[in-house]
Amino acid sequence: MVSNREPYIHERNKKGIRCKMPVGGLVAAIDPVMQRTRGVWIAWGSGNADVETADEKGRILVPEDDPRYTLRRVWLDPKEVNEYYYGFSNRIIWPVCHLFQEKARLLPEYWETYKRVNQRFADATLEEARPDDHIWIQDVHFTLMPAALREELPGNNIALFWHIPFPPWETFSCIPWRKEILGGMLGADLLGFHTASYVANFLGAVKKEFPEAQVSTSAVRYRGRITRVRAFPIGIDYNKYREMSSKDSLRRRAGQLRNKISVQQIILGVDRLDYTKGILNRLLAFEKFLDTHPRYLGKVSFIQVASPTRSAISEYREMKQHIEETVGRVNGKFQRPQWTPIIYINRHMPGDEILMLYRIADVAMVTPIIDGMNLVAKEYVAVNDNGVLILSEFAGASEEMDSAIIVNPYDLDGMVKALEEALSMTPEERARNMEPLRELVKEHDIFWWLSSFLEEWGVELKMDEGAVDEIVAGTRRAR
Ligand code: GDG
Repeated sequence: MVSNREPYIHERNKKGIRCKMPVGGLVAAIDPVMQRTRGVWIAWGSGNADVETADEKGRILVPEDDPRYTLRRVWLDPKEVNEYYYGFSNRIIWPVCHLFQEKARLLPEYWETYKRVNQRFADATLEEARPDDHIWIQDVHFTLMPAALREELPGNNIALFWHIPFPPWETFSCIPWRKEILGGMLGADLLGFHTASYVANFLGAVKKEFPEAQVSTSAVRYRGRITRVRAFPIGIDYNKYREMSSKDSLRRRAGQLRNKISVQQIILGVDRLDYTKGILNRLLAFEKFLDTHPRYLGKVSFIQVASPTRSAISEYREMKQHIEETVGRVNGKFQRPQWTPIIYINRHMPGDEILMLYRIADVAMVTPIIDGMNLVAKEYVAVNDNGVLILSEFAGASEEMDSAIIVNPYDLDGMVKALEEALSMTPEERARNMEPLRELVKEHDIFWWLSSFLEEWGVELKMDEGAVDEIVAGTRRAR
């Protein structure tokens, strides 16, 4: 496994060294597989106590209390983090793939460092890989690795999963190094995207850049090799979300929180504070809703969690300021001593507090301008049986979750109508609408995703002892 973020991070604070596991479905799903297969996970060692806890090669056995597999940390200096991660990945690939070409900073130094870091990860992988190993690379940070590895490991099975949208060639082609990126990816045997339209966009780009390649609807033959390209919509660990959110203590705390917020209904948004997530348009739609539906004044509050992210990048700081001005303006316009229209939270919240918000929200507004998938939509559905989901048609999730209230995030009037519809639904209507969504999130969970991917890739997991129940169940469902 190769990814930018590591599954175990060592941080030193006043009390000593602590090992943290990052939150998120991907690590939660893949860690048990790595534990059972005793593989190697290669990732950037980003914790401030990572060096001292690893050996001279950057290796450490994890989990520490019951070692199962090797985490191989790759070291990056601050300039490399700035140019490969914040620069190439977050200021070139991220904006271009989310159709924000005007935000792309196409600096050659970003590209040079990105190439160097990809090579360093490839070198670390070559040191670890054996001839029959399967090598799975995660995401946009390592597009050059499949081809770099292929040169040295012609027979190994290599795959890459792309977690964000893949844009049409007309947009992608603004990247001067597009050919190298696509050529790098074509070193893989299998490429995975969230949706069929991202697959089609990728194949379209390959046709344009490599006219000599043979391209079908799900594969490319290029330089005598075949790369399969398929959609695997990612899911969440549904059972875990259900279980954690129905614990007595969490329900009790959620009930207490609900009682303290003295409105009839709550609308919720949970996002990283990213320009792709459509937070501003959503707040403007809420303002318009209050302007045009005065009977809701004092009766409904909007809770927006906007967790800090990539604040080293100026576009993120500017957007934060714009959003905060809007929150201030809208609250200033409508607020009453006993009612706050928009409750705005700009910090990373503990996971259990996010679950409490999912529980108490009558409506979740998941309205990104564009999003690879969007897991918040799935998490809300897993936790809340009686809520209403308003979902952007430009989130990958809308391809599967089409029984939500689907909106165009650019169309404020459409979002106002959706809010009115959602807030006026009866409990029976809400429960009826939620049921098919819940079934889908339950069936197509993270283990289903993992199993579908591994099955297509032709990987039979050699479990060293006792299989993981969820993975087995997921494999059955994938079939
Ligand atoms: C990329 C793609 C694709 C958010 N704030 C807090 C918090 N969160 C959690 C949510 C959710 C996750 O972060 C966000 O996941 P998304 O899928 O919505 O978005 P990205 O981070 O942009 O992820 C995306 C995903 O990769 C997977 O392939 O779906 O399209 O962009 O889990 O709950 N969690 C906590 N506190 C917060 O303040 N604890």
